[in-house]
Amino acid sequence: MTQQDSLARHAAELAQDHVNSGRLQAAIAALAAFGGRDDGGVSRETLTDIDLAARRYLIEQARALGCEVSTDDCANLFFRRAGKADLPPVLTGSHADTQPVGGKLDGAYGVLAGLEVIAALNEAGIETLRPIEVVAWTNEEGSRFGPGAMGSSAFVDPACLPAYRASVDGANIRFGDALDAALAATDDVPRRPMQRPMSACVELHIEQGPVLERAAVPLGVVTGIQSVRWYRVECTGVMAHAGTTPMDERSDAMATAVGIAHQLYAYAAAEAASQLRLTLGRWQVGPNSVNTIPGKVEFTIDVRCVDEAVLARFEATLDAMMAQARPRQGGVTYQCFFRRPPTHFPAAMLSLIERACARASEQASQGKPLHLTSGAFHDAMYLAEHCPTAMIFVPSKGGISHNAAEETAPHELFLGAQALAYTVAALANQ
Ligand code: HGY
Ligand code: MN
Ligand code: MN
Repeated sequence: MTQQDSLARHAAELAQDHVNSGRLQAAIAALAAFGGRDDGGVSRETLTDIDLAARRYLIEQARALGCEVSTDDCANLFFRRAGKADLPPVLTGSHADTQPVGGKLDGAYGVLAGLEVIAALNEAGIETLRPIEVVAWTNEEGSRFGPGAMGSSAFVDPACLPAYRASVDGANIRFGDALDAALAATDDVPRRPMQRPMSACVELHIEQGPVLERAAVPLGVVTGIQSVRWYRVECTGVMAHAGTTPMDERSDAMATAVGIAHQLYAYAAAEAASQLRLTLGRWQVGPNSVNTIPGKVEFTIDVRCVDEAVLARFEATLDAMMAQARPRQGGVTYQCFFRRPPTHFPAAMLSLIERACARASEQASQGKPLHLTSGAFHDAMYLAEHCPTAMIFVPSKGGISHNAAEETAPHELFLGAQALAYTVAALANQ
């Protein structure tokens, strides 16, 4: 090992050992207050006033740590700690937006642990060769405005942004208008170009599934992310009176939609061995009246699998299902509005993360880190196209997420932040 390597390793270990669990817990609780719910969850959908207030809070926290704050055309926020040399930075962070009924940790943990790494480096008096940037990506969830991971995908490929601006939410607000309002609210923050070179990216996140908890292991080395596709299905019929219209004379959009839904669930059951996962999460019914036969029903399909060939087969079957589902009057249309192939993280990043996790686990007399694929998608799936990227997971209690009950034990959150500190410090001295 060269002298530089041993200095880098020493800095990584020092950074890891300066992570402070109490400080991290306080930061998680403070951010969770923005959109905090009585049931303990958080409602902070992207670019709502609550999200803008949370962003302002993060800007203030980052400035208090001595960071330079910048943003870009998709309102991503970057908190930069200078390095000795003005080289492409090491990027960490995640997203601060939540599901309509989300938890305190999904996304927020990765952003706050990134700021905790900066606090630990400051406390240890460590100067790194490269700058370090903590990012809060815009609209990772994709629940208010589809698709998901808008901020990170636009950063990597700005050509995505114009189409994103046209996306509308349930109240017919355009993403572009919400984005312009968010940018106006941070007009004190300098804007930088997207697609900036990054030397590496590490995202720390809760697993949101049951694997680590069932293995009784506190840290996960994420090897990749499964593929995902989102579709919007629209069934139209004829609105009519619920009491006067005989059953055999109806063109009921809900009957068409429910028929398709039954076929989809039967397909997923038949595909159980391939671990295909199907969710029909959002339904919109028009006119949504108890005594009018629905004239229009729109629903979404979220389908995922580690094997993209399974999703290709699903899509071919979906096409046939739609063609055959045509009601007597009205019709059925569908479109895919989000698709990602599987992501695989590079071996060199995995071995560094393995070392970081192993040291943190060993110091806490915990089990060796586990390698696993992510069932959830993350911003890292786009950054992986931009620079060497990988992820670290901590367990989710009961495997629950996208739910107010989302929870991870403080000592596991602490170990995750320790592993992140080691990884980021090591990369920033390469
Ligand atoms: O849907 C996802 O996988 C991510 O949690 N937004
Ligand atoms: Mn997330
Ligand atoms: Mn999520």
